[in-house]
Amino acid sequence: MQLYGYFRSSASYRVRIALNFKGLEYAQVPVHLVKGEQKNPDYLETNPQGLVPSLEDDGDFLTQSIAIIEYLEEKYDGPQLLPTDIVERARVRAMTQLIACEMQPLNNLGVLKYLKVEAGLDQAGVDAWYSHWIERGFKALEELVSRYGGKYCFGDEVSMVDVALIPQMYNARRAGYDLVRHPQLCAIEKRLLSLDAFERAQPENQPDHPDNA
Ligand SMILES: N[C@@H](CCC(=O)N[C@@H](CS)C(=O)NCC(=O)O)C(=O)O
Repeated sequence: MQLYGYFRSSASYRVRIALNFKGLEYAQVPVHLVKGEQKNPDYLETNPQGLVPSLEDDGDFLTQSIAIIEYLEEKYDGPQLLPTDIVERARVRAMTQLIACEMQPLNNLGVLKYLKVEAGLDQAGVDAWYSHWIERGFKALEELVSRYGGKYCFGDEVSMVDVALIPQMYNARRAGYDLVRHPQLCAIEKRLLSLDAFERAQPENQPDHPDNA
């Protein structure tokens, strides 16, 4: 398998965690987002959206991190990221989508750039936008974790929502958002980052991180 991604991309980070957690071997193909490599014609051939990640498996190119993780879940045996009970599966998917559909898309690189360049917001306005959506999402997530969480976001087993949470927290911290407001999430983050699959997926441990080049 080949993962086309970028060390700092939160969506690529999700897929790295899932691949590691499932014990799957993969090679990484860096796509430098700041240099605009996601818009190269060769890359657009595999992912017409011009976004990372993409995963190549057995000649098939797959896109959208959550669809990729669901694919890995269905194709490969080994540790699972969704519970077996269908109501619990729906809850884990809902918590995952809270992050992947209602937080990350509002705060990704393309949106922030548009707010600044096209909509004319200054940096303070962009920062306020960022914090608003992060706070709103994490507050709701904390409430759901109070209801359904345990050692991790959903019960005592690692699940797909944990895979989405860690990159979103990394992203928020980088943007200067104060995560102290979300103590439950910080406690879960600490537990998750002590696990090998999560630790190995961290941006600073990737081959395309500038410190490792
Ligand atoms: N929903 C997509 C989001 C992908 C996405 O937003 N990727 C960002 C990095 S995290 C990207 O490639 N941005 C490049 C750009 O906007 O030009 C997924 O989950 O895969």
